[in-house]
Amino acid sequence: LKIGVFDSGVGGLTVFKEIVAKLPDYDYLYLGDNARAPYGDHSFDVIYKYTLECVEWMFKQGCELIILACNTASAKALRNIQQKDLVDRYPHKRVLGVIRPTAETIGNYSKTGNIAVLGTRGTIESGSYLLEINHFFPNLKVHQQSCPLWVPLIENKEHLSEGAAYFVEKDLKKLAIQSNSIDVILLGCTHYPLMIPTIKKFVSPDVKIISQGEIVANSLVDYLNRHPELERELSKNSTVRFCTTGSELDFKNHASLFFDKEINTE
Ligand code: DGN
Repeated sequence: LKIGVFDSGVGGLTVFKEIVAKLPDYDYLYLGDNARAPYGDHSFDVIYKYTLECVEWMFKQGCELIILACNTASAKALRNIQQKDLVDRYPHKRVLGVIRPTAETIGNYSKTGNIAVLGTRGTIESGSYLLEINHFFPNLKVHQQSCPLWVPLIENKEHLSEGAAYFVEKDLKKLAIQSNSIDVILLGCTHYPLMIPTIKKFVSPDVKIISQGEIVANSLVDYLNRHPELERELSKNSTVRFCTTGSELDFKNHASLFFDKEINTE
């Protein structure tokens, strides 16, 4: 049985890369729903429907545990899947998201008690980060900002351009980082780690910019340690299968932005 990693497209490879680096022995299936991406602006119902379809397909391919690497899917579909579908139809399978593990640790990075969370419109408007972070760090002040243009800029390989700098500066200004004493910026979207060089142009070096990949990978290590009965079921031949609902060629071309190795796609 495999570990599945799901994303709306290729961005989840930023998280997947860290998972494979930490846990290289397992067999993995990565699925990108490129045909229907981006997920950022879709409604709750639509994202739930798309995510569930993909998760069910991954179950059929032998995934016992699936990580929703996509923040938008984690924000808008995970709870329904965990509370409805897994209980009723797949009681032995597990689906985990990226928001909770990030929320559990993010407060530890801040000294001022003020952090910023950046994400797609869907993630930010869902309020999931606010809810989860406040659960673990009730005194932390969370300043949210959606950055809807960043994903298309990155996917069009324009993230290091002057055009990108214009929009990044504009979105960061809305957070008033200095006057709000924000000392941590959490990148709550799979794509945003690629924007770090541009973000750094507009924030002081004292502000920590946190990507999720490593946090999620560490949390998976911990999860497998706490669930030895599940861990024993997982096969360990170090294989990776990359699948997309869209064009194989497109996936391959875009994947090189996020993943350093050459990959084969189905
Ligand atoms: N993977 C999405 C996320 O992390 O929110 C970003 C891409 C998208 O579907 N908008």
